[in-house]
Amino acid sequence: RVLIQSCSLFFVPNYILIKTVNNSSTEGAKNLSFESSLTLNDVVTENEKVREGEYEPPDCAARQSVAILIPFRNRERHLVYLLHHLHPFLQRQQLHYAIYVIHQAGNVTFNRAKLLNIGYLEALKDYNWECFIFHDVDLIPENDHNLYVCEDHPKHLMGGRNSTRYQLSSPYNFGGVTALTREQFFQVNGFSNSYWGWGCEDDDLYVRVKLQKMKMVRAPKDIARYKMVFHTRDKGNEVNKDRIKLLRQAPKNWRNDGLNSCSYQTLSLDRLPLYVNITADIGKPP
Ligand code: UDH
Repeated sequence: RVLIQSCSLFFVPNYILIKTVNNSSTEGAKNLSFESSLTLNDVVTENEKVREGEYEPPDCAARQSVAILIPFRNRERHLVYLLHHLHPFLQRQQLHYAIYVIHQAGNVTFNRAKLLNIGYLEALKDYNWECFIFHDVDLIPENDHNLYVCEDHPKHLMGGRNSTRYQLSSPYNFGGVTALTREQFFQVNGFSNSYWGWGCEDDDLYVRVKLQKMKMVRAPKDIARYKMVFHTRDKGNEVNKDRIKLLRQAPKNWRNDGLNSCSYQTLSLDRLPLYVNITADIGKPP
């Protein structure tokens, strides 16, 4: 029988503030650049070992299997930059992973949270992923030691970004990039489907996490750093005026509003070289 060796990646689990360790295959802090001449085809050429968005370390057993879910509409350039940085980053971390882009069809108001629920439900049809990373398209991790693995508690991976001088708006911030195990996300009934437009859907997820008596863990501030690709507010993702009202109702609504009530229609599912693209009709605000 062939014994497959575990990958050398290891980490210290279950801390409120997670410690990370040096690892010979990772490189620490990086200076990131965004070249406007970079094309999606260039990134395909750079990543020959990625098949239909999926990769597995060839010579060792991966530490975790991770689905990366990206909510998406009209951000093609950001996606090129993210794929260019994220594929090698995840490979250096010796993960079995796949990237899913969940594309909202049409022009009605954007709903980030519902797209992420759809990503979770659809990705599980492919494979029983252990860990799900909910990932904005414009955030690029700066440090290899920010491990894209799940912990015993939900993990906020984005401890700060350059656009806000690496400061979070609140210690309870749970936005941008977040990791929950398959079970943790199921236990909180996923995201609410009711947040149309910008704001508070990530705070709602945090309320769900707290209601389940889970804690939030975060990597140290000097590691959980991201560079944001600059952008202005998108058309169709205006600030949601009902967001605070919805957030107040989260403790009452979470059981009936989430994965168990996520209705949508998959318009297409394309297994592209670097990611699985799911285009969905997600309905419209009430
Ligand atoms: N997203 C899209 N398309 C959209 C809207 C959002 O793909 O039209 C996705 C994308 O993955 C993005 C995420 O949803 O990273 C979150 O949306 P966002 O980047 O607009 O949210 P953020 O809070 O920025 O990062 C808010 C607007 C910033 C305006 C700054 C003006 N000073």
